[in-house]
Amino acid sequence: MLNLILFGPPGAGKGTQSEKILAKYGLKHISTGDLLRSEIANKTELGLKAKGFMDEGKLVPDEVVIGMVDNVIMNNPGVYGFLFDGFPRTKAQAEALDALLRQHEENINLMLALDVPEEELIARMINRAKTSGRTDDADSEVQKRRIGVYKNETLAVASYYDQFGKVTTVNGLGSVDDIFSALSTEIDNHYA
Ligand code: B4P
Repeated sequence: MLNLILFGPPGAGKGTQSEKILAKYGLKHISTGDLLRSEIANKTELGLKAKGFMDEGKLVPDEVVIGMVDNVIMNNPGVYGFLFDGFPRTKAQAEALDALLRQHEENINLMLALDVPEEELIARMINRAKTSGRTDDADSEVQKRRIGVYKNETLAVASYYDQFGKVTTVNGLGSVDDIFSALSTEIDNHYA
């Protein structure tokens, strides 16, 4: 199996690049952001619980997110591999993911980290808010909080995988196609 993590701050382009990686490498997509937004749209109990955290730019509690990911892994036996997008976002989530994969005698092969300066992240979120209808994009205080949460809670995930030599950083500035080309090169270099 090929199990990849696409990592980066909010608005770095994880969702954008995921679509292209999935099409090229035939992986199963697990985007915790998309899963949570679908729960909210369907007005499930989990969605109602998650909405408050997301609207404020905070992380949804680990146990909620880990449970969702566990379900998708369990319900997709025999896939070629998974692309984890926006997950893990805390060290506890990273440890839980490793434990889940271990149950299937699998592990994370590579973390691709998108590097994008803060001013560009804010500009992209402002732009996305015009069409996405996402309340977490529209408010500048919420945007700042999301970037703060990334620095305080999520960056530790990169250090966690770095200790196993599994992290590679890619410049997330430039055209979508150029960034995808750089990501593909990294994947192919590791797993050709
Ligand atoms: P996510 O859905 O993961 O979204 P994101 O980090 O905001 O965006 P992403 O990096 O995917 O950016 P995109 O491609 O859209 O998280 C949303 C919220 O869900 C979190 O704040 C949290 O509350 C909750 N959540 C999710 N996962 C969780 C977890 N594991 N634990 C706890 N809580 C969790 O790109 C952004 C914009 O930039 C787009 O408009 C795009 O068109 C544009 N763009 C992309 N690439 C570009 C490029 N190269 N140049 C110019 N613009 C570009």
